[in-house]
Amino acid sequence: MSIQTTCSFCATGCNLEFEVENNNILSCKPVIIHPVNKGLACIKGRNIAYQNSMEHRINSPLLRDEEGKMNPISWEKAYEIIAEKFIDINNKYGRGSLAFLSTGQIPLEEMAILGYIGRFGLGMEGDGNTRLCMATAAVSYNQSFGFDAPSYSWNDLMTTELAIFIGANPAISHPVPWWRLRKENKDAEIIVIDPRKTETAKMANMWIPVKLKGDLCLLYTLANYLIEKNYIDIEFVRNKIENFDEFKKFVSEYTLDKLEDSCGIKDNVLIELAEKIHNKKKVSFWWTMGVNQSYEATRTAEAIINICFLIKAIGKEGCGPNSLTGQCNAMGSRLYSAETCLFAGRKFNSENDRKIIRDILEIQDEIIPTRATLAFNEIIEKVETKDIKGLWIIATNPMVSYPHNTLMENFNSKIDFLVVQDIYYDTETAKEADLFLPTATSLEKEGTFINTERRLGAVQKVVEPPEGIKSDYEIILEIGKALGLNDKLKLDKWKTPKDAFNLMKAISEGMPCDITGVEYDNLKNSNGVQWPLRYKENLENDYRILFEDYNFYTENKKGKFIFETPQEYPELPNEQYPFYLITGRGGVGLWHTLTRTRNMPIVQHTYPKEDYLLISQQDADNLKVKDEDLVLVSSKNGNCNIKVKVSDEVVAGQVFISMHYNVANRLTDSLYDPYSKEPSYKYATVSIKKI
Ligand SMILES: Nc1nc2c(c(=O)[nH]1)N[C@H]1C(S)=C(S)[C@@H](COP(=O)(O)OP(=O)(O)OC[C@H]3O[C@@H](n4cnc5c(=O)[nH]c(N)nc54)[C@H](O)[C@@H]3O)O[C@H]1N2
Ligand SMILES: Nc1nc2c(c(=O)[nH]1)N[C@H]1C(S)=C(S)[C@@H](COP(=O)(O)OP(=O)(O)OC[C@H]3O[C@@H](n4cnc5c(=O)[nH]c(N)nc54)[C@H](O)[C@@H]3O)O[C@H]1N2
Ligand code: SF4
Ligand SMILES: [Mo]
Repeated sequence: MSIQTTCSFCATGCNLEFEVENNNILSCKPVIIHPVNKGLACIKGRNIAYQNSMEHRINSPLLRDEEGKMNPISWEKAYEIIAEKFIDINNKYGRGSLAFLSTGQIPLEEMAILGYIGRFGLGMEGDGNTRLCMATAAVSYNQSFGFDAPSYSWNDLMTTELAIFIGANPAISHPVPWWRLRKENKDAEIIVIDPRKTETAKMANMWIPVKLKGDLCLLYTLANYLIEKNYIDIEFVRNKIENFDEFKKFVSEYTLDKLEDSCGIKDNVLIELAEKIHNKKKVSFWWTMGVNQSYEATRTAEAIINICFLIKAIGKEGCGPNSLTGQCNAMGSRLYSAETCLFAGRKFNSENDRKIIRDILEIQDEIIPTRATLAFNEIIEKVETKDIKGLWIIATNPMVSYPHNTLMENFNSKIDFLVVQDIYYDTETAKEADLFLPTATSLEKEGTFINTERRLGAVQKVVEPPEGIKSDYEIILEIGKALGLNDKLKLDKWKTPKDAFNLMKAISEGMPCDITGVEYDNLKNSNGVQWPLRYKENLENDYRILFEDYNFYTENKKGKFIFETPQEYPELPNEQYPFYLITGRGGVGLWHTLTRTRNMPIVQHTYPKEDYLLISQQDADNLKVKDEDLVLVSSKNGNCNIKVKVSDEVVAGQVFISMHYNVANRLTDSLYDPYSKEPSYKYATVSIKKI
């Protein structure tokens, strides 16, 4: 039997085809005709079946006893204990004493039921690791377009004439689209703006080594230059975008003579960039974590959108201010998790939106949340101050991935009751749990993911989960029932993932992300559907973009220039901490905190067992260190021992540590963008000493 599903690693959304016999996977191949991956898959996708290996898994829930030991218990017992503890904490300490932390890596139906039971049913705070990743893009699209709407399709990368990557390293992070770009669009010119000479930068036509966090000044200067040279579409800007005169006046201060100081770039480089932009018809910008993870991230993302407004690089093939999403279903979590908005992007304070939700879900208004959740860091901080007493962590490993994670040492002792729900019982976070719930992998359950270009794709059950292991959907639903929420939440309407999908679909009617034309069962073995697809609307094209009519989702249908004076650097390298630390992805086969890629033999054979500090030859000479020497790296937040690797990827004064090996976040800072509350993972100052 052959069965197709969507890859559950990155948000590219590749489709994979499995040959299965007697519940055994015989082979996994990329789908040849799929519009996303066209027969390609990276080593994570190809080896995804190793996730199912039982090596780090267990067949029953585990409960911590008085001595601290974890013992197997039945599912019935687990549900009972969770219900008892959650109700007890809620009764004793009131609303706000319970929270969940979830993810961009489970199907949207599971996110929806979690948000429903957690936020609607129990009044929990509940945020996702999407906050650590995509919150900036979501806020910037909301502010500039009026809705969280990435407007592009992968076809835009394959047809663009000029692809400008800002703070993105797709050769590592989005390998399939990167390979497709190089194969299918050989004439495209590629520019990379990144302080690091990344794998992507090395293959590009032009690398612009911007000073760390210098992007905002660079983009304002670029805007000013384009306006001064009259390289903009003034008619479009005047008719369709708000705030142009104010924006023009604001950026007029950003002149070429100040450029080198503010962003480390010579004026001729910016002129070359501007001329290239002016000389191409199809110009596209692609940004990822180098933009999103900063203390002034939202304004930087908006500065990219502003450039696209100026030159009308939007609503046309091969164009766009295109944020690349990280996790397979980050887009699902942005719209359907009831964390930062109500379902389908509906507003907490809109009576009309609340009525629609009330009517479709048949619930009382008072249980619908009235505001966005506290952010990820605010939840962790409330655990520190003991205001949050019960925490439910699903499909994320913050002990490794949260910034400044030395704060989280002995996490278990800071919280009354910690539930961790993961595939593997031995993640750094699962090891802290009072109660552990073992879950099915994406190949053992069903639902839908929404990829980076708004494409809904089916997640199909390729094999049955091992006995004793359940899907997140089933677990969350059973917890809801054990909590006695059946009547209040009308859980009979939520029996299966398909039910949850149909409820979300009904709620989406009339919204920008309307999916009333999508049939859950028709998504299976299909090319997927990019939202919106309205009731009875025919899907005429595999690739669809937004804003072809230049009507944005704001009230007056206009886009908006948004800008603000750049902030001072939070801290500059100094005598104590003389180097900048950058963190990020370290290899195509390495996924985040490595729990999901460690079982893949090819990954074990190809990647180092421990992390390295990448350092320039010049700095290595000054410190008198060479490859494989052990150094102590310290920041004001923590320290680590790590081996040195001299690399031409980093320039003098900067060092790089990957995010994967539980090292980087001992050093990173508790520093957040004020609008998106996304952590500034890519900015810290450190010292390095030879041991
Ligand atoms: N193999 C692999 N692929 C992945 C993942 C993985 O773990 N492994 N994770 C997925 C997820 S969730 C995400 S979010 C994406 C992330 O994908 P990317 O954002 O492409 O990955 P990063 O390496 O985190 O960051 C990108 C670049 O930002 C640069 N950067 C840092 N500071 C600045 C700055 O101030 N300005 C500019 N212009 N650039 C800067 C860094 O040098 C880095 O090269 O990858 C997804 N794909
Ligand atoms: N220093 C630094 N830190 C970073 C970043 C950085 O660039 N630099 N990037 C940040 C970004 S962009 C991200 S997205 C985060 C990622 O950070 P995390 O989400 O903490 O990383 P993962 O290793 O993907 O953890 C996901 C967990 O979910 C489990 N899991 C997978 N599928 C399922 C499922 O279906 N059900 C359940 N219940 N569990 C499942 C996996 O086993 C794994 O333990 O890290 C952030 N941290
Ligand atoms: S590029 Fe992303 S979606 Fe495609 S196979 Fe690799 S990890 Fe999976
Ligand atoms: Mo991410």
